Amino acid sequence: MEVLQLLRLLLTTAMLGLSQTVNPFVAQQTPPDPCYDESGAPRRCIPEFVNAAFGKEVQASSTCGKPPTRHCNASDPRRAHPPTYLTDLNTASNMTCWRSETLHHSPQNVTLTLSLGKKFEVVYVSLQFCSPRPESTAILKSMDYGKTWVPYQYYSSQCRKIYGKPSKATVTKQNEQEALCTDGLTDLYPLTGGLIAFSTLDGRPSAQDFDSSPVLQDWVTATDIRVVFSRPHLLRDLGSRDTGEEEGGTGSTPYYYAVGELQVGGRCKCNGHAARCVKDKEQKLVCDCKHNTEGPECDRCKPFHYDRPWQRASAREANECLACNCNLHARRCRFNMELFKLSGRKSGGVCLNCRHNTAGRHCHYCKEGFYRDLSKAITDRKACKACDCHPVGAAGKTCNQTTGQCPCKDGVTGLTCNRCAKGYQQSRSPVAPCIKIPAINPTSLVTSTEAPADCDSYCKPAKGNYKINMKKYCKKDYVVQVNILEMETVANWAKFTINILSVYKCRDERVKRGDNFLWIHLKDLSCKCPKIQISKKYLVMGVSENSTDRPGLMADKNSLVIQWRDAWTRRLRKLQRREKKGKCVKP
Ligand SMILES: [Ca+2]
Repeated sequence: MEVLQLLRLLLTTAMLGLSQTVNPFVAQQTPPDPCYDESGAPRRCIPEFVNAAFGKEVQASSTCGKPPTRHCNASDPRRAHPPTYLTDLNTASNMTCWRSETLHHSPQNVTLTLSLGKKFEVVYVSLQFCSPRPESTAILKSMDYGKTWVPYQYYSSQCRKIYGKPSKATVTKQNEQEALCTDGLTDLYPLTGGLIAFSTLDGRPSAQDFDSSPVLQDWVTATDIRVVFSRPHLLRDLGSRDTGEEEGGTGSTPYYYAVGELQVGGRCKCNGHAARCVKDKEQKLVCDCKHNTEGPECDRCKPFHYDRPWQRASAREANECLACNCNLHARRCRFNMELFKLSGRKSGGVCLNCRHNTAGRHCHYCKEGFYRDLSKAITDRKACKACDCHPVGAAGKTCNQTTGQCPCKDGVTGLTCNRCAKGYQQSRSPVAPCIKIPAINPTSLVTSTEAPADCDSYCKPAKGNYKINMKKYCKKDYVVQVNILEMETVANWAKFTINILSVYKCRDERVKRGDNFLWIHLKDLSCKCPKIQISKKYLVMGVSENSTDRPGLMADKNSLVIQWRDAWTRRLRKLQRREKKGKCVKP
């Protein structure tokens, strides 16, 4: 029988799996982690193949011995047949068997329910009988710890009548998740030691490509297995054979079910991300998850590992969960499918709550009001420095991300806009904290036009070593010390804004200390008689000329405009005193 051979093979596999755990040499060395290759790269890993039913509790809807009968006594260990005998360790010489009560009415369902405690990937379910095999049996599974059940397989000599299924059906790609019914393995003989074995993937087309078949991955997944014995072979089927049962009721033939072993061959389901299952603090079986996964079945990514969606590992690809790249500035992140698609399905993690004044998807740039200190790595806690833009000098609080340059108001300079630019001076206005210094050089302005050719005959520029005497002093209408502030041209005239610092002589009431104007004809100026520069102090001695067009002082080639020397103060005061004594004689 082909199926039996398959079963024996499966049983052997399961035994091998179990025997590995008791290898005495394994514990003495640190075994390499099967979830990573020699170079440390993640690879698919799966827990060993086991009999998931072994040692687990089975709920039986009917067990003999309560009250005791001649063949079964629940309170006498030598004659008891409890459900624990379904999943105990059998020896070849002594098969321990669970046995139902003796039943008198047919059909009467007897169910065995086994909870695996977590999701397993079931390869087969097998039953070895101590009684004759049932005529109709159903195997069911639950994926939600017994809340809902789906059929796995039916066995019946009358498939359509009992289960409403055809007895000969083939599985196609369209109905791989559908239970079939077979009339095989329902034969009455052997009367004891008969087998029922269901292989979950046998005959299902996608089994060849299990890695890429979510339907079959789902199909083999179970948290609980239930076996329902629906109908016995009635003893009248045996003809006159006597089975030794004498507890028969009246009217119908008594029967019972007895099973020596219930096996569920498979692996703890960990989606390729764990090599073993372990008991957690609450003694619940869980996967020992690797590849940055977590959950009872390693079925989700660990926190902060949301750079791509969770995926089951395949033979080719470990599909480990990847940490978000937040440059050490965030502890949390989330997955964004749009970004993931835009990146060519490479990276979809978005960092949350970037710290250390960083911002962005990967906390990879500095937040507003901060700039990148390029002397530090982006992962450094101090990678971002405050802009510290000057509250008055800067036009805003946000500086350039890479240079740190704050946006300065007109005439303001410096990284934080804390000083006036060249050619500007500080003002008291917060709107324009730096204003232009009136710095036009009049000589360059005037000499930019060619000096007239006849200057030599026209006038004689004053020399620096000029001496002031009483005669010269008396000739002039005014003698003042001035500071030249600004110049503009009006028609053919240069109009200087001046500040009269001291008055040594004046015949004109207009000449007082303070701001005033000094007019000089452009021709005189271009011949450098006089020669005047902005921001310098001069002694100006000239003659009054009343002009309504040009209010203020006037100087020409005959006037004296000489750069000021402090030594003159005393001399001029002396001349001033002598003039007051009437020493000047009018020409
Ligand atoms: Ca047993």
